[in-house]
Amino acid sequence: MADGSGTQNEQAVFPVPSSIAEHAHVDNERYLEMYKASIADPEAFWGEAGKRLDWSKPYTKVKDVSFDQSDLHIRWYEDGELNVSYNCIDRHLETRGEQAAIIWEGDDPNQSKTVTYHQLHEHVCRFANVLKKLGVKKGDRVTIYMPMIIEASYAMLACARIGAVHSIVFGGFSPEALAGRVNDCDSEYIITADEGVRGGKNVPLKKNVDEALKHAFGVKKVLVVENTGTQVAMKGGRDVWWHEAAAGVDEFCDPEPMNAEDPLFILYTSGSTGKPKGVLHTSGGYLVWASMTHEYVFDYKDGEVYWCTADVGWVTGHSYIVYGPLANGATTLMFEGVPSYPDASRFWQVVDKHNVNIFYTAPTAIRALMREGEAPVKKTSRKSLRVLGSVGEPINPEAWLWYYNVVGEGRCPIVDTWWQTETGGIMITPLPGATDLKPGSASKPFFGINPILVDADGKELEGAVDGNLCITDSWPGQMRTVFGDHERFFQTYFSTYPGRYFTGDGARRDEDGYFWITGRVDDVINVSGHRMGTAEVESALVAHDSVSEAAVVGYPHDIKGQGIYAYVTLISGVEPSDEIKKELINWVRSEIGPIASPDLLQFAPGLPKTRSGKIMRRILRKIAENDYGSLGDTSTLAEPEVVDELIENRQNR
Ligand code: 6R9
Repeated sequence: MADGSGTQNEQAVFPVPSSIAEHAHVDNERYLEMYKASIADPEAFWGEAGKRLDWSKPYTKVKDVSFDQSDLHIRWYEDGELNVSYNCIDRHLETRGEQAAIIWEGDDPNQSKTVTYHQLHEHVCRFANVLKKLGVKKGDRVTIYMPMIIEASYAMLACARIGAVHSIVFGGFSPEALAGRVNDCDSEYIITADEGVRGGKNVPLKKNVDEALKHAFGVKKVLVVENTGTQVAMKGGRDVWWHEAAAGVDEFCDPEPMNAEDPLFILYTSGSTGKPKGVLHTSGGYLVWASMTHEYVFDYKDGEVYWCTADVGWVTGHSYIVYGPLANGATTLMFEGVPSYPDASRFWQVVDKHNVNIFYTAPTAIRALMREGEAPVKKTSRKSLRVLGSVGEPINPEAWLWYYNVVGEGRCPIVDTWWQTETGGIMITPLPGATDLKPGSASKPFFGINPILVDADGKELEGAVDGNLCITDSWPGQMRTVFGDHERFFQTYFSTYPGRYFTGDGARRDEDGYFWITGRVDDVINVSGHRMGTAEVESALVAHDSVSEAAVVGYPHDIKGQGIYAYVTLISGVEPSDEIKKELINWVRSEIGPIASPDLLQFAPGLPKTRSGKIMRRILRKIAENDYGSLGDTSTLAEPEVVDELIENRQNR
């Protein structure tokens, strides 16, 4: 057994518990068999897997893909027709109409509600009819800027029902960030709420929308759901209360037949360069992937209660709160609050209150709760729990062991699921009944995924080795393009290693073929499981009048995984001070959102640059990590003395 010390943890293996293996969808033998088949004949495998959905017009073609620059296209089930909302709701009505589809748990522990599949159908149809009444048509982009209230899921499914393309912007993003995303996809409609509530604090969503619309001119209608009931400004002709628009609309709405390759949603994500990219997912392949991974990875069984703690503003919320579970006729729990409110027992109290069987969260939450000790966990029962999951960033073995031993009491396998906004769903993961677990390893590829490791030149590496993680071929859940910029899609993912999808992550493969994700190899920081491009934070900083130059890097952070470290050069005439530091940190918060605010900010009279003017990030990273003893070769710097100054005044000690 593992004892908590580093090297031993990495060697520790936790075999599949027999209680799980006996009843699991697949054991290891079956996994290997299916995996082999999926790689040997993808057409046959995915042709069969596609039948898990209901198609109004069955597909005859399965896969049509090219990763070449001249002809980059990804198509799955391309002549099939279906409706995603029909698959998530209508097809379950006959067999499980009275079963809970969504259990909603409020920020306030006294508030919760359960919506059956029948009720969900009615709510979504009404919502869809309201959207139609506002003028929303098939193919229109609808921005959703909402708190984690149940109407957020109605809004998503209503868009899917009428063929509108939703673009959810996380409720923690600033008006500026919202405006940028509304403009980028020419969204004419926004759905929001008066306010959100998280951890007992109110979030002024409608006010933020009003602010954003000073910079977004194409918006025709703003649909506002009344949530807290606070007074908000309503602009005549533009702003519409949901409850007023919904009065008298029909409770039936026919699902629009959609081509498998019609867009389902856009979701903006940060990259290493430029502004956030609109990742585009389509209907058929995405839903096959979300539903199949949800069933196998969590070993979901009929009647179980499944809870993913993500926000619908992130891809995890799309695939594993809404689309995957509902496509499978599951009961999915949607939580408005945070792990620490009212206290550090909240997650486990919710587990007991609703008898949650499968629980899926992020390492940052586990680390934060671990700090509060075992008592808040131990005072709850958690007997209903069967499978635990982790997503968003590498989980350190210490947190893994705490999750396994304290939360799961050694009974529940942990599925450490590696994937990305771009991949639509889980790609590398253990399966509860099949995979022996190694704390900190995402372990083995899901069906159809062939992960490889390559060196800087793109040469494929064999055996136990470290490298850049690529995927050799397409899978149904893969993103189809960057909205409005197909060339950027190619440049970002297929130009570094031609013919392969490059993930941007580094990984190690061990002797047993297990994958260990080591983190981003590009200029992306992973803060509490959320991706932040360093370039984005830098451009927010330099947009401030007092800043002449900025460089941003990540550094190890106990709770967040990575923290944001900003080096800032002020314009001449402005002196460094605590006030200006505070002002700059607040500035970034308001430009992008709280998740982007620098944890540490250092004033730098100069930044280390090569003679050609390139900022030497490697050096800045070392100093931010407080590892300045091994800076390597600094002789190529234009002014080597700036490094001494930076070390002298480093902020992370
Ligand atoms: C689903 C999601 C994607 C990036 C990804 C990687 C990191 C996600 C991980 C993980 C190690 C895991 N990541 N899951 N790293 N182990 N289990 O998080 O999507 O927000 O797009 O982030 O997150 O670096 O490239 P997204």
